[in-house]
Amino acid sequence: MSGFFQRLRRAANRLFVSNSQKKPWSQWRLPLRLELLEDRSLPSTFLVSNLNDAGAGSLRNAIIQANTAAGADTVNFKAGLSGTITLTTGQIDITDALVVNGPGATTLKVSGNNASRIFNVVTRGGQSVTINGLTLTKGNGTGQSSAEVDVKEGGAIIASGVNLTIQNSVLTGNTAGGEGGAIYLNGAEGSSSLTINRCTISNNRVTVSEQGGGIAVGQGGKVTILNSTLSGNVTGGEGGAVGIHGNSNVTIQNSTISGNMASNEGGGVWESFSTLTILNSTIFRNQAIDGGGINLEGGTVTLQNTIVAGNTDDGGPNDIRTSSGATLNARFCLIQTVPPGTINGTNVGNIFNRDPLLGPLQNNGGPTFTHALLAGSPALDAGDPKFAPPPGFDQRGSPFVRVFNGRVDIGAFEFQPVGGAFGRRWNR
Ligand SMILES: [Ca+2]
Ligand SMILES: [Ca+2]
Repeated sequence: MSGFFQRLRRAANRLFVSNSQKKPWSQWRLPLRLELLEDRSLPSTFLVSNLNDAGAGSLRNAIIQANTAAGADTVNFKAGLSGTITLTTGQIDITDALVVNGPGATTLKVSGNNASRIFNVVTRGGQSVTINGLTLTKGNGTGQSSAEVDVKEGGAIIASGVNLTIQNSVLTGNTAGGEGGAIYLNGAEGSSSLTINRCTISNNRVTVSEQGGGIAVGQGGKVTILNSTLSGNVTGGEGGAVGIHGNSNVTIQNSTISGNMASNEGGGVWESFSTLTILNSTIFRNQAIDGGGINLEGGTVTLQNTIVAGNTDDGGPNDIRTSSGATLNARFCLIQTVPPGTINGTNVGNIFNRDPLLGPLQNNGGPTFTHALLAGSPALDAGDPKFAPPPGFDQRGSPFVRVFNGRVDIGAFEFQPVGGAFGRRWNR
């Protein structure tokens, strides 16, 4: 007991000294708390202060220091730093729990210079890594070494044995000579997961007959895609935007998959013997040889409040194709063209053979491009009448409410006044 009071008294003394030195509260509060947690390593913050490839103040150097320091750390960027960091000495390895706190995707780009991948994220035991507020571009997975997986996979990022979150970021113009034009998740590492939130994944490319022009999910991967747009991604194999290998669990919500292309199956999404759930999303104008929008091979796929329309394969319009034994459930979806018998599970409240009347992929507010519902769209107020938030907002985020006019719309976009449901009040 007395030991406890002595420690308390020492802590109080430090508090008093700090106050007498007129330090603001924010400067000493955190160190004091950490001193009381004596056995734990202290999180550190490393600062990126220039756009150099390497050396003091570089992104590479900050991450090397964070890898070396025990425990979770944060990499921040000096206020006002903007432009492009061009990697000239290869990919950057992230090997420990980390938050890379970028200043915003329009402010700071990291370029692989069309020569190397950008991040090789390989931790042990499923540590958490977050990449926030960056553009990753011109990554090239071809020929880059990785200790964990095929060297050609993941144009911008390979993730293995990690719980990786990418948010408020843009991954565009990356190339892989294996799976995953932008990102490859090595699901075989049991603890691997990937969360994508408020991101644009566009114009990435797999140059060979492999899976996932944008994102490839390895066997057993767990992936959540929220409030994001995947557009213009291309693969020479399967899954123009997303390719999903067996025993994976993938959820796509409030997201848009538009204008992607696969040389084989699944212009938007290719799924194999997994659990795939697509909620409140829009899958539009993708192209493939077979299965223009989604191609299913086994597993259980559930679509809810989702538009799948305008997709084509070499037989003409074709939004969904099943090539072997998948169970497909659809509730309150608008599916323009689907072969009879394809929906072999739940089939409730769906609209078939109708044009959803979507506007072009463009800035309709929020951080990502969306397809607006045009006047007269059959998707207006046609989602599940029992749907209630969460999520509270459509793909664009606040202030664009998810339910306007009393019933949710089908797709990623909820029709409402410009500026959100309360726009007129805010625009006065
Ligand atoms: Ca660390
Ligand atoms: Ca509505």
